[in-house]
Amino acid sequence: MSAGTAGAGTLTRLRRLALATLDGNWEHDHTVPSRTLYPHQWSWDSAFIAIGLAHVRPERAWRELNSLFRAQWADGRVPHIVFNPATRVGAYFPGPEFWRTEVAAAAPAVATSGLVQPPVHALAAWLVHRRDPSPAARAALGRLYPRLVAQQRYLTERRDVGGGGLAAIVHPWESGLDNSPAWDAPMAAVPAEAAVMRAYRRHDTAHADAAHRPTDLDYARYLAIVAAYRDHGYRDDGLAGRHPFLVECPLFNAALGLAEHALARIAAVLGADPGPHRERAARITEALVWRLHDPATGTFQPLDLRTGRLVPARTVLGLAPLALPDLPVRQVDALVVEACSARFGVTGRMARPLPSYDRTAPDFEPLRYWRGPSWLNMTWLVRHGLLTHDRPELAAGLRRSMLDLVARAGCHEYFHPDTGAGLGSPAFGWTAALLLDVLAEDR
Ligand code: 9WN
Repeated sequence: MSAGTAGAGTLTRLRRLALATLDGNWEHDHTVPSRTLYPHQWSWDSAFIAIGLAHVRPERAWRELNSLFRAQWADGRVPHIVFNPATRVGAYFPGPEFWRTEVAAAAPAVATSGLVQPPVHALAAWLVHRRDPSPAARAALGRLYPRLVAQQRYLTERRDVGGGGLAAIVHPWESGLDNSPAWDAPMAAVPAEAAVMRAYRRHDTAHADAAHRPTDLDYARYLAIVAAYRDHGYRDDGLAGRHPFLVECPLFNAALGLAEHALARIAAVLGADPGPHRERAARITEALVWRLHDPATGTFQPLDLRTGRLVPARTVLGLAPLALPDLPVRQVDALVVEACSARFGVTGRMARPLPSYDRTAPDFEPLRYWRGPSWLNMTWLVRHGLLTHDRPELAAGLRRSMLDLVARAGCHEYFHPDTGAGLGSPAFGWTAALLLDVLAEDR
């Protein structure tokens, strides 16, 4: 019997496992994604983790979001990593000594990275509040609201490098899907040599199989892009003329639009004006369709601002705009077709989990990180989109698939897209959290 159709005993076991994973990863005011691979606080991880904590530890869900936003920069950016000063030096590479955020006037006192990640936090805050709309939760929401607004302002004003109403990412790490084939073309233009990595010690390959992780050449380029940004004080003015990686990503911008929708609801609860958020949400959706929709494929593709071209690789990033409630019906229908195609295989009865990349592509890699394996956060987001656009059967297929994966392999970071075997880190935070979230629903 699969866990998707399992009895109460299996569901209770899954709930216990997920809760134990989150408790085991709790670290005074935040949850580490993984004790081994990622022993600090990560931005979009914390948002997903808060969504799950809301079901079991609501007070901790707010602490998770608050600790992240305490590290928000003066310019509004929410850093993608907040380093825990109590964690052993060298426990993660690249650590604070590489980022050197003290070069930036806007950086906070605590050590962070200088990059951002998809802004899924307003959605998380909304979902946490919806789960437990107590007076304490309303107060927590009220304190977070101006910070969420500042985060949006940073992204929509300083990061609109292309001038078309979308935010550009300046590093593949900002997409959250670090080595996705979507970044192969823009990354190929970044000058770097794999040999550079001889001067550093990668920490990830000590804990995960190197064949399941980005390559040394990827890392050499990651470091070169950080250095280019850092050496200009992490400033965003003039990026167009000098920065080696500038892309408009469909997932990142779908999250940006979703955040405005969530902020409109939050504003209404707080007695603020939801109108400007609704207007901004509409503008972002319009810009996404105008700039990133590829009429030839019906899906959304990243736009490489350095070449002006859409990236052709069909990855799960392209399905993310489905989560936008105001996406026009034509695009919704086309995305559902794409999701249900042999490339992604979404059905009401999934034989295999949702892959991160087109499984019919010749360079599909079932073991390597974001180049094929299945991830629960992307499955959750696509499911969220299917529910938003009233496709309950397909959404139920993804929910069952999430339950099956964890029932068989545990709370792994990612999963083999054919066998469902657990890959990457065990005891991974957002896998546990998002499992708790879908366990709380029965669709
Ligand atoms: C770099 C923490 C993070 C996730 C990302 C995932 C991975 C980091 C890494 O881990 O990225 O930010 O060291 O590989 O790609 O989505 O937020 O879980």
